[in-house]
Amino acid sequence: MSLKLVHSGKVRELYDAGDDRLLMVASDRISAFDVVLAEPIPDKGRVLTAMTVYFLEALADLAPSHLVTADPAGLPADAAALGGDGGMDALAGRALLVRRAEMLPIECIVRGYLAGSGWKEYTASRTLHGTSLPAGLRQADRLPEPVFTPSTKATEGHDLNISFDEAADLVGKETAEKARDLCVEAYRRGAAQAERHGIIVADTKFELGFIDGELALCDEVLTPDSSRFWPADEWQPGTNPPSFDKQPVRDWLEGTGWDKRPPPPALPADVVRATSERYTTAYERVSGRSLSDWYGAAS
Ligand code: Q0Z
Repeated sequence: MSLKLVHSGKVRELYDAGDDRLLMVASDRISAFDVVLAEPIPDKGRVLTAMTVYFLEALADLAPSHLVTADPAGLPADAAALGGDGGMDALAGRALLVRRAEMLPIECIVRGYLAGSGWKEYTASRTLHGTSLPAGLRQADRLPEPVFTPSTKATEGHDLNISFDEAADLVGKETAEKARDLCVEAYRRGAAQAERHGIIVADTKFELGFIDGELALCDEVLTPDSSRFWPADEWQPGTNPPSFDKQPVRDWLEGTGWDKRPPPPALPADVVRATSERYTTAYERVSGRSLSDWYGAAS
């Protein structure tokens, strides 16, 4: 029996693992300018999975999570088919067995810096998520305090900001308050940990759900795919800092003059290699762990 595909994202898949469990599989695919590139980035899926497990463990005293195991020995035997010819070895380290949660219908975004749509809003109205901010802030400036900026899961493409009250209408006031407090504290702790090791987490998106009646951290947590990671030593307010992980890809693609419509040009091997190294470095710096100690390392 093969596992049933429940959800397919741009760079990852979700399978029904039976028994109210799901298998989250992170691929090595990468997207840039909203397009998935043809060349896999070696170890990217393992990095995102290892980083999620690292943070779920580090935050375990703050909130329960959906994590069951990342150990290949604990995955359903049928999962091996998802590794193709490589079987379970090809899946090791990039698959997470999790408990099925009743997901909140909101994206719990926390912003610690003024970037992306937050910066856009500030330039238009000197507000962030509808709340006034001091005048004179620059792009990429650190915010006085991290801000919870929930959004709805749009059916396709870009999510829609909603006010805290609209979030409360969707999930209930008590849950919205709990979600906000949990996410802001998880961001504070994750960002502080990363910043001690030279990486700024400008903002991040959490997905929460109820498991056994408790609000739990689900999905990926504080990864470069769910967050903006910046190299602290290249952070310069007034500029748009480079992405810690994807910058080599973006720079190279920009240099080709590609019009950003599929198909994208093929990435050269040195760009693939540099990008893979950036992901590995991000994991090792943020966690203090070695990727070679994670499941699926070449032996
Ligand atoms: C996560 C997603 C992915 C595509 C649903 N524990 C959970 N319980 C119920 N639902 C989810 C989870 Cl994590 C859930 N997503 C996002 C993950 C591929 C989309 F691996 N959607």
